[in-house]
Amino acid sequence: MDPTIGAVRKVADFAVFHTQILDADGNASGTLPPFARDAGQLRAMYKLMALTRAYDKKAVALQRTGQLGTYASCLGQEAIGTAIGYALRDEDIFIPAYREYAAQFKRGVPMENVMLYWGGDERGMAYESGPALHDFPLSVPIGTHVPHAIGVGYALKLRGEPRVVLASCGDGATAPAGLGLSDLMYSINCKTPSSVTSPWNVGMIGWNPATTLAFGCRIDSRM
Ligand SMILES: Cc1ncc(C[n+]2csc(CCOP(=O)(O)OP(=O)(O)O)c2C)c(N)n1
Repeated sequence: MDPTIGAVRKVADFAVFHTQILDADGNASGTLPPFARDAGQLRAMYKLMALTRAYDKKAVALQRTGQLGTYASCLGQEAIGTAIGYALRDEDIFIPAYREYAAQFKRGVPMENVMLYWGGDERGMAYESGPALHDFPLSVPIGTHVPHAIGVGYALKLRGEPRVVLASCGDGATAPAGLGLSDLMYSINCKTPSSVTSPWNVGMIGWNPATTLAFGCRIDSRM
C-alpha cells in the first residue's frame, strides 16, 4: 500500500480471540465452564473420548490392511463428537457428518455398525435401539444433510415438539456452495429449532458468513 496515492482509509478493524480452558500441562487457564464442576461427568466424557480414539485407531488399521473399504478418521477431533453427544438430549435429533463417532456412540450406535456402514453396508445405520433410533445416517456427501436438518427442525416446530435437531459438518462444508445459505436463511426466518455446528471454524478468521448464520439460526431458533 502506498499512502501517497489515492485516498487511504481504514475499512476494517478486528481482533482474533483464542479461548483456552486448559494449558499444555493440564492446568485450568481461567474460569472453568459450569459442567466441569462435575468430576463424574468429566471422567465419563474423557472415557468416551479415549474409547473413540481407540476405536478410530482400530478402524484406520482395518482400512489400511484392506479390511474396510474406506474410513474417515476422527483423530484429534474426539472432543467435538463427545461435546455434541453430551449436549443433546435423548429426544433430540442428530444428523452427523462423518467424524462425530463419539456422539453416535453416546447415542447408542454400536461401533460395529459404523464399520459396517463404512464397509458399504447401509444396514450399519439401521439402529435397533437407543436415542439414535430417530437420528440420521452419517453423511459422506458434504453439507447435503443440512437442508434435511432445517426440514426436520421445521417439522418439529409445526408439531410443537420441544426438541432440537443438530447437524454437524466440516469447515469446508460451511462454504455457501456446500452448505446452502438459503437453507440457513430459511431456518432463521422460520425460527426452526435447528443447529448446525462446525468444529474448526469457531473463532477463526476464516469464519465465513454461512457459518455465522448457522450459529445465528441455533441461537435464534431454540424453542
Ligand atoms: C457433495 C460432495 N462433494 C464433494 C465431496 C468430496 N469430498 C470429500 S471430503 C471433502 C472435503 C470436506 O472438507 P470439510 O468439510 O472441511 O471436512 P473434513 O473432511 O476436512 O473434516 C470433499 C470435498 C463429497 N464428499 N461430497
